[in-house]
Amino acid sequence: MFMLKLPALYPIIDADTLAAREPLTSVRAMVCGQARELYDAGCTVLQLRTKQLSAEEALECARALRRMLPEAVLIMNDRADLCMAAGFDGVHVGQQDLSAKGARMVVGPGRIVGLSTHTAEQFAVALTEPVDYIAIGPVFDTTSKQNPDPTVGLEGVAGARQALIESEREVALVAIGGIRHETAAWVRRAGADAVAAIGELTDAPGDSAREFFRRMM
Ligand code: 3NM
Repeated sequence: MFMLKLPALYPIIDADTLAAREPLTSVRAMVCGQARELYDAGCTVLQLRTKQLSAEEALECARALRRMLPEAVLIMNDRADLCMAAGFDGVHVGQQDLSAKGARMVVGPGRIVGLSTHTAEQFAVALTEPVDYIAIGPVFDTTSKQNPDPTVGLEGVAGARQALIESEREVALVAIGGIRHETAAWVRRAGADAVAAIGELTDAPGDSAREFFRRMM
């Protein structure tokens, strides 16, 4: 497996957040609009997250994104089958989804598999899985996820980095949950290769992404 090089910012385009804000606008149009702004601001790796859409609607959004951004690295949340159907570059699974091993079986060796973890124990297990990156979170309080786990704080990020070093695995570390412009640099200093965000990128996503990059330089 290759070592995944992630940009400092890993945006998650959350179709449910967008749909809740503007119920009368097409989700696909909002997903594509946000993705375009983020990509143009330098976000070359993007995740599509859709918890409420039907599989068919999610696939439609994903295919539209793929057509619009042929050069971007696109990651599908949860669904390895939709990753393949839409020609995405990888899949991100959580603790309740298809396992990382299962996801790897579906997407094969050449695509990206990412895994969410929420405790040091889950992180240690993830280090034994066939993954390209591991996410730890929520770092801070978040309103973008239903029933979030307890926050891990900057100590949780630092602990994950230490565990990663000791494992000698070549896996990227993503931190997620409540990360804002003001805190992004701290999170990176604690050991994250990339910060993932939903809420802070919802308004004026292009400007917000540029602000993240500026603060993490
Ligand atoms: N996963 P925001 S926290 C999707 O803990 C997600 O794994 C989390 O959104 C985890 O940047 C989270 O608005 C929500 O807090 C991230």
